[in-house]
Amino acid sequence: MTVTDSSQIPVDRAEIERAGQEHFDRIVAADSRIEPRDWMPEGYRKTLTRQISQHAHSEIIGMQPEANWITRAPSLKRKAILMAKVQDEAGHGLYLYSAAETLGTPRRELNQQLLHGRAKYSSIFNYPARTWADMGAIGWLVDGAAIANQVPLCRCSYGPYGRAMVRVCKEESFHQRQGWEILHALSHGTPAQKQMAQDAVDRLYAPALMMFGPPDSDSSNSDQSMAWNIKRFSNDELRQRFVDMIVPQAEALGLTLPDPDLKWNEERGHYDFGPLDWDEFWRVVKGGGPLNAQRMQRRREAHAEGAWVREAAEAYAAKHTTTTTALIGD
Ligand code: BYC
Repeated sequence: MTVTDSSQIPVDRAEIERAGQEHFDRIVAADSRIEPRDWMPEGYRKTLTRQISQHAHSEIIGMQPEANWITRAPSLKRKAILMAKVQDEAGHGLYLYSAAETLGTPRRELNQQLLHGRAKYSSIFNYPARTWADMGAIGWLVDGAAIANQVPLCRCSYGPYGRAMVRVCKEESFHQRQGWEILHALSHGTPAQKQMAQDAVDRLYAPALMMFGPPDSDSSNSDQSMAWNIKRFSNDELRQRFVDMIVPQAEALGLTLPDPDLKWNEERGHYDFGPLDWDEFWRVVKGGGPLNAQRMQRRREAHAEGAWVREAAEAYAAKHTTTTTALIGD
């Protein structure tokens, strides 16, 4: 038994932890939601902070491959659509940093973890966007994979993350649709345009499948995250769903997927697909992908260039606080 210094009310910390854990377990068992003020195990807080902030970093770094093509979009309409999409990604980053902050770590600190290479972001954004067709393949495959991964996250046990995901998924649907439409136009264009679309799909297919994370046997966080209702399906389950979804879509586009082992398995009721290069995946995750260094350098530059905005916002907030204090008194 300990005694709090100010109130002198006796507090049994072990008792509080026990009651908190019981309440938490009941909420998870009822498939209900944990909210920021609820007691939660430290491991739950930590894994959510890790996943949500990594997700936020992915949205922000993920703006780079597409921002790269805004000035080279083939028409004013394409440019406007691409700009809207890239702005949506910034918005997703903001919702997600806000959701992560409700777990107790300030955004400034989360950002420092990214800038100092202590936090991960999605492997997919370390690959280059070489041609305009990549805007189509990113929308169709990368946003498509994001939707497959994120729709189940709308039911995540942590309220702020699940609610953020609802809006993110609506916007991702538009993103996937615009990617599909770019590829459809190219694949029904000249032979050179069709070839450009096929080449983009050939390069981005396997990296998109790797977005779902390592195979279940190497997924260190999955079991616990599924027990806590953070993740609803394993990495391999979601990868399989995604493959099943895109095979008929590729046929409708008139494009092929670069996997000779891809074929319908009547018995399983799913498409079989060939092995992925997991050595490449881990190399990219650990910083050795084609563009890791460039993406991080650009992020650091953008952070430094934005210093004046943060300073102005802080000065405004300080002034506003002083004015409010003067008006209502201390
Ligand atoms: N890339 O135990 P596991 C977007 C790490 S943005 C890099 O299975 P978990 C978009 C993993 O962090 C889409 N690292 O992990 C934006 C772990 O290491 P740590 C981003 C990866 O968390 C702009 C280790 O490998 N989506 O769509 O249970 C433009 C073992 O993995 C990756 C999200 O972030 C990867 N691909 O499951 C366009 C979704 N995969 O952290 C589009 C939210 C795994 O223990 N996140 N690692 O050191 C998730 O659903 C889960 O975190 C994951 C991984 C499925 C990604």
